[in-house]
Amino acid sequence: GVPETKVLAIASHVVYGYVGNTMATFVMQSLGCEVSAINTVHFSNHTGYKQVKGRKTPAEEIQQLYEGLQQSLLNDFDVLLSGYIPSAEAVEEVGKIGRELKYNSAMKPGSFFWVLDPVMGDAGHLYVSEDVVPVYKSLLRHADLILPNQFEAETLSDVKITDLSTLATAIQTLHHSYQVPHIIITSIRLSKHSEKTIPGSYSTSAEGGPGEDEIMSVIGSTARSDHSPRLWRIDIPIYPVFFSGTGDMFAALTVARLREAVFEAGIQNTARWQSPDDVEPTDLPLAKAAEKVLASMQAVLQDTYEFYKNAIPAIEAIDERTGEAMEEKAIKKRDKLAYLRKTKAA
Ligand code: PLP
Ligand code: PXL
Repeated sequence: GVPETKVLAIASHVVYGYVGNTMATFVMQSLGCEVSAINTVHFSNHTGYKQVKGRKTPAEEIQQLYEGLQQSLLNDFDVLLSGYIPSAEAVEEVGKIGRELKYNSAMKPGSFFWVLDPVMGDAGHLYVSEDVVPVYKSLLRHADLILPNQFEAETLSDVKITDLSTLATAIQTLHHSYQVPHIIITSIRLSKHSEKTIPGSYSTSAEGGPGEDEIMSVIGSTARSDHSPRLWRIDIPIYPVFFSGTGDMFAALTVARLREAVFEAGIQNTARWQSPDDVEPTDLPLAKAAEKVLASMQAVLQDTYEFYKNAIPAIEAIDERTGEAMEEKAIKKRDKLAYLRKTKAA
């Protein structure tokens, strides 16, 4: 079996809802990991709401919390999962922790693994400070797996992704120039026609399932020894709803499932968990982990969607009366949803 996985999770904490560590801690604990959490912010809610109260954790405090663990020898982690970190100083501090764990504290050389989710933005805009970008670029070479969405992958690689060919260039740049061995682009929109270009790619949607507009792809790669990409792709249906925390859930599930997969493949003592060059893309532990991750995601999102769909008629009626601006609607809907859910429970 797989020994217990000790994870240091560095991400946000929100009082209400499930994003960042509020999501990731629960998910990893559910799958048997031992999780220690450093919270990069302590906010009332995620920043998609118009109002947020609370504070960012100063970089110095992040350093002190880690130092506390170190002093009591509580830092024997197998994995670091870093997520939402809103200031450049704090990203730098997390970088120091990552490097310290990787090069000085790892129990067995090569056994420590850093999953870096470069949470910076989505759909063409940043929601963290702009000076975070160069800091992330400087840290990439120490990360073992990165989990950018399409926009974050473009920002880090400086390659605009418009098709499979530019996508391969972006991934190649991250493997080669930034020496990241494992990459998953967690959400990308590509045309269905290009599906067959990646060997072994497949779709989870059945015949007569969602059309092209309702499909998105998760594309990953583990570099060969010459840094060339080994791409696999899984297509998944998009739900016509606005979810938050999906990227964080994806990252947390990936930590647990990838460790299972590398133990199954017998490569846990291989530096940075790199697979031999002759392993086919779809046989990579990264691809096998992603299949399980997406199965869990689909189950949770399907349940959430069913609930949402049933609640929508009541919500729409409320919106009609208040005449809310469109961009606030999605958020307000969720507030009302939470209210309805509580009312139903009571
Ligand atoms: N939305 C859905 C339905 C997903 O399954 C995933 C990841 O698998 C994501 C979003 C990824 O989220 P993000 O773009 O925040 O990384
Ligand atoms: O899911 C990313 C995320 C994490 N944590 C906080 C956020 C967001 C995205 O908005 O606001 C606090």
